[in-house]
Amino acid sequence: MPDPIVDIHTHVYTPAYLDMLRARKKVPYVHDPAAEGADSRLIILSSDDSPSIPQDQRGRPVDSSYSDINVKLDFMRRHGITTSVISLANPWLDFLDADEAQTWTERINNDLEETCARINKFAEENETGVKTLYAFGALPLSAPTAAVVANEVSRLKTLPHMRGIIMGTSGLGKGLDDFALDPIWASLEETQSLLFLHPHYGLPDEAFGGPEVTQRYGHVLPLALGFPLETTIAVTRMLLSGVFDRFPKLKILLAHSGGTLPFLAGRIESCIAHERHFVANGGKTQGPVRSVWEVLNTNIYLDAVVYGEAGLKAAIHAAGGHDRLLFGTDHPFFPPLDEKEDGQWLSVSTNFKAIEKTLSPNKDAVRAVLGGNAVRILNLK
Ligand code: 5CU
Repeated sequence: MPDPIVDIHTHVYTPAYLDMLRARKKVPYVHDPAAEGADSRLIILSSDDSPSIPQDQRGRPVDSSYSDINVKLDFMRRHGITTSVISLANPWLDFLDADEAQTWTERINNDLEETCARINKFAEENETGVKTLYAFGALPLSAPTAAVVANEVSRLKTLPHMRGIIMGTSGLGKGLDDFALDPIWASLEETQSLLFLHPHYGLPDEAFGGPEVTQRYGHVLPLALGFPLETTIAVTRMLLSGVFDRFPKLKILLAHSGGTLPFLAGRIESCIAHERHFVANGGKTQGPVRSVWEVLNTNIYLDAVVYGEAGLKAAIHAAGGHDRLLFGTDHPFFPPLDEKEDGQWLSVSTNFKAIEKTLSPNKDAVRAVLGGNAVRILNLK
């Protein structure tokens, strides 16, 4: 039996979800160009949708890798990945109104569950070289009350291939320090469901010098900087508002190795210790009780999607060791640009190499990050 290689950060837009985006005209949407043979375009980031960009060039080309599970299985085969925990990609169902969000969430979560069941049945019956799938479910965050959202957390626990929940940083619309989210945190804690916290909204264009500057460099500024800072801000707001004090058993997997949280944890902790607003320092606002380090060592898991040794070392150090770090690919994002789809993806081999270089010669540690940790933490077969 080969060592498991588990990809915990790998997305799908289910075919039904893509059709729903095709029917929309504002972000997020899919644009099918009139010209024959031209690629459809996926427009999900607000900076993608500027009127100054011709519609046929907005966003990015969207091919079958975004929705066809057989293409993902082929990608897994080519990279030696034995198991994937698939999740709906951003922006999930955040943009739908309450009724639609509930209907679509149920439909998409059921589709993901059915896909995993079908592929795994085939794997069991055909033994060699066949891949297995699990999933993170989505939540209808625009539903009228957090209690309704929490219901889906409980329902997901009854679906055999679900291993947690994926969620963005907007929460119910006011960010993750919103006390109205408490029923959801309580439900995640009670059911011991892992929350995969993933960015989508980035930073306002102004942070990069305005829309013209953002667009000049394509997706580099929003994805390389906007996404990681969004995650860092979201989880820091959770910490500051005492979410980890009220729900000390919450389990959160942070995308992209926690954004910049591992690197900035000491600075965050120091700013808290020197903040006069906080009760502990004579102020009126209840500050966090548990330290950033304690939360990182007990509540937080980090993916290893950071493409470099410096980021991985910071993640391992902040998480108190390599046991809380899990391999991921971010497929189908970051495909090779040279269209040689059948080879190894640069984005994936960069991550493989960074993990090996950071942890070698400790082969057990490499094996743990590539798969063993995921098997243990997510209870995979
Ligand atoms: O390339 C991108 O925009 C993305 C994205 O939207 N989501 C993600 O997980 N990775 C990259």
